[in-house]
Amino acid sequence: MSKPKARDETPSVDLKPGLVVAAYGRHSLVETPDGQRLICHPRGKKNQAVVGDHVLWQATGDEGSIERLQERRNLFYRQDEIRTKSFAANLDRVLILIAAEPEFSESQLARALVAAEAEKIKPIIALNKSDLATPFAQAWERLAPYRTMGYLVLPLSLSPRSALIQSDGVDALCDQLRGHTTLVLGPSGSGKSTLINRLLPGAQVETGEISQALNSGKHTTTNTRWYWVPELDQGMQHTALIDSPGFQEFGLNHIEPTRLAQCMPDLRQYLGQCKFYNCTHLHEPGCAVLAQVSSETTTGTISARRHRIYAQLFDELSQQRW
Ligand SMILES: Nc1nc2c(ncn2[C@@H]2O[C@H](COP(=O)(O)OP(=O)(O)OP(=O)(O)O)[C@@H](O)[C@H]2O)c(=O)[nH]1
Ligand SMILES: [Mg+2]
Ligand SMILES: [Zn+2]
Repeated sequence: MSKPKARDETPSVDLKPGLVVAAYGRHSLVETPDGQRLICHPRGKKNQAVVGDHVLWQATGDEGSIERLQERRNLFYRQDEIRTKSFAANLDRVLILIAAEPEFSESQLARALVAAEAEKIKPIIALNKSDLATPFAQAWERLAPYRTMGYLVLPLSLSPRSALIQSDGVDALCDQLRGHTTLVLGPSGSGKSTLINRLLPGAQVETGEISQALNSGKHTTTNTRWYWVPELDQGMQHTALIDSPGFQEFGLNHIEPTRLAQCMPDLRQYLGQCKFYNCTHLHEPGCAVLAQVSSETTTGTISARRHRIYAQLFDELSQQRW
């Protein structure tokens, strides 16, 4: 005797594919394969779709309802004690955009890098505002360990004033973005929206600059949003940039403390060489990681600051589990 067919197995005739190009609390903006955009509401109460999600939706009048989320290749998110904040899904790259001003937090940079490594998404670091020579030089110096551990660190000047300068770094950055989907991430004021406007003048994303001119308070990005950049397309490969709101705190509660060192390339290269297989690389004798940490008297391949960030994170991620 054949089992009766479950209700949700009946083929749905009217489901259409779409891409989430903006996500709000209660609804999403979905783009159809022919480029139309419409507001879609989630089936359940909670809107679980994030920018970059592929969905199946059904028309309900002028709007739509999201019936299904397709499987994700990856999901980039941060999590603290209170909540999980998803940025975007199905990414090829995360561009961490920091600037000479405001001064960036190395701890937040390290956290964003760990989050990208944990999802196996290639991170690129760009340091913006190279026109501000003195703070730029200092910031560039602070990034030395990140270059040494193999990350691509690009100097950049995105302000319209430097558009005429040939060495603004935009071309080198474009080479990295071409044909990929990239989430642009970074603290408020680093120039994320300015980058979108620079590559896509028609986008006219509000930036800090506009608000100063209008004297109408700070124009900060409040929603993650997808932008196609056809100018950078490579053959059949489409280029997309995702603008996101600046963040202050990048929580990594979703990462096991014992996984942390694997997500930090400068530490990762020594894993498996410690005396104890379950070494935490904090105090153990015979630790291959500790042996490489620079001190006042010795120069190692791991900067003292990086190890301090590791220790702080390890502590933070261990505490909230008990
Ligand atoms: N001097 C200088 N200023 C820049 C440069 N790039 C961007 N800015 C300015 O930095 C300010 C902030 O830029 P935004 O693009 O709004 O920064 P954002 O990262 O989008 O900020 P949030 O949306 O708040 O996260 C604006 O006033 C820009 O004009 C640059 O290369 N040099
Ligand atoms: Mg912005
Ligand atoms: Zn160790």
